[in-house]
Amino acid sequence: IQGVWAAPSYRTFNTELRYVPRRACLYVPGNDERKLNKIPTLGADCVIMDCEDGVALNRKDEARLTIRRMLDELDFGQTEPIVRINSVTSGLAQTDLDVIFQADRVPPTFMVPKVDQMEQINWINDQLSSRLKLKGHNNKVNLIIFIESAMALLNLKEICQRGVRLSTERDSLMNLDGVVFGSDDFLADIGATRTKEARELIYARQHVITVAKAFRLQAIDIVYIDYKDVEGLTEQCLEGALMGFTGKQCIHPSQVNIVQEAFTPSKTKIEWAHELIEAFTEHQQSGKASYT
Ligand code: 1VU
Repeated sequence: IQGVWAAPSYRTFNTELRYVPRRACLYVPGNDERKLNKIPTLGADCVIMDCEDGVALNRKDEARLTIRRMLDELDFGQTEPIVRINSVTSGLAQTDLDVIFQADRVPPTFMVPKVDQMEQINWINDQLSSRLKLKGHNNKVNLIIFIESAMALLNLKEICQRGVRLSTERDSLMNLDGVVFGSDDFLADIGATRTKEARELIYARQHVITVAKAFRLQAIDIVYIDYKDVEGLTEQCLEGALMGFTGKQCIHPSQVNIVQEAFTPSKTKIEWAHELIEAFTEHQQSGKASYT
């Protein structure tokens, strides 16, 4: 059930860490001040203030500086502010971090796209940990990585393994917390064509969920691009939630409520889970392992 996963043993080092629901993850282009200012009114679990694909190359500086200012000025309320930097291999990530870390308020979570080799996790861990220490911070920041190519999918287990191991090391201030499936770049990489039903992505989506959950990480589903198609979005949300995803990427505010509703367990499901736990405890006490 959302929000009540048992804390896995590898997280015991940092007792501050808790489950953060990220049902709707809404992209907001980092250079679009009008859209950024709307964040507090949108009710999203988290927003992704973007330095990457949502920002043209000649607007990257503007995006970095605007996000830095928003981190300090905006009251995000219940919404978690996440910053998506450019990929490790883009040659832009270092400058993104240079500027973002000038903010007084460091975002609790960073997203890094196009992670396809486990060595990239070392780089991210070094960058985040050393910059946090320089600022005198002791608390960890979360890392959420994007899987967007065939090679990334193949390497996902090693990538997560490395991230989770580094997250437990004493001198690390990074906590690997989730995996996002970036389907558009993935489709281009494997030469597939996007369809409304997304059948071409079933294997990859299931693989992402399986590996992410094996490491007790969140798994965040694909974007539904046609944001005016409410019916199609609702169907894909329910499918993703039933498959085991914990949340979904959004590109438009109109998608937020639909996504969050779909990724919230129903009252019936919560009651069922409570009853199951009660029945299990009762039967264990009376020495019965099996019951109906
Ligand atoms: O009426 P207002 O101007 O006051 O407000 C508009 C608009 O500004 C606002 N809005 C948003 N606010 C915050 N975050 C957003 N993402 C956002 N989108 C819109 O809502 C009001 C209504 O907007 P609209 O229906 O008139 O829509 P627009 O034409 O303004 O914008 C549509 C797009 C799709 C351009 C916009 O929603 C957007 O920029 N979305 C994010 C796209 C993105 O970041 N793509 C890259 C990441 S996704 C990826 O990499 C995988 C495919």
